Amino acid sequence: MKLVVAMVQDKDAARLLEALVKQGWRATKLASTGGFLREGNTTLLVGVESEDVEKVLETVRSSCRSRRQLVTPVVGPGSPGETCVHFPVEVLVGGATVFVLDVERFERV
Ligand code: 2BA
Repeated sequence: MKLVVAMVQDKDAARLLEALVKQGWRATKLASTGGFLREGNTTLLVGVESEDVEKVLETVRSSCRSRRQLVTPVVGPGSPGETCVHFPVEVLVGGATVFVLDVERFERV
């Protein structure tokens, strides 16, 4: 058995969850925050048999889109008397960041 951990954008989370549940997979949705943008995103935990991992990943690929986002870097104060201007930079936020982990033991009590 494997645990698929997928970090996705909030905008794609409902569509992905609906697609997973429709195909009969069980999933848990966690509210999470990206370390770089410090914005909300969604982490989904999906426990599946090893042979179903590729099908789950295919569902993730078809439900999530990458998007460009402007972000103003957060940096500390400049030296005294210095004027510091922070320009927004564009980052490409991926459709999903996915980890597939081995499950040592699974029980439903
Ligand atoms: P964030 O950490 O908020 O990152 C959002 C996007 O900002 C990233 O998109 C990437 O395009 C950019 N970014 C992140 N760190 C950067 C850096 N040090 N320098 C320049 N640009 C940077 P994604 O790579 O698609 O990641 C989307 C979200 O997935 C991340 O949100 C984070 O919550 C999660 N994530 C990505 N890689 C991860 C990892 N190795 N471990 C844990 N979580 C990860």
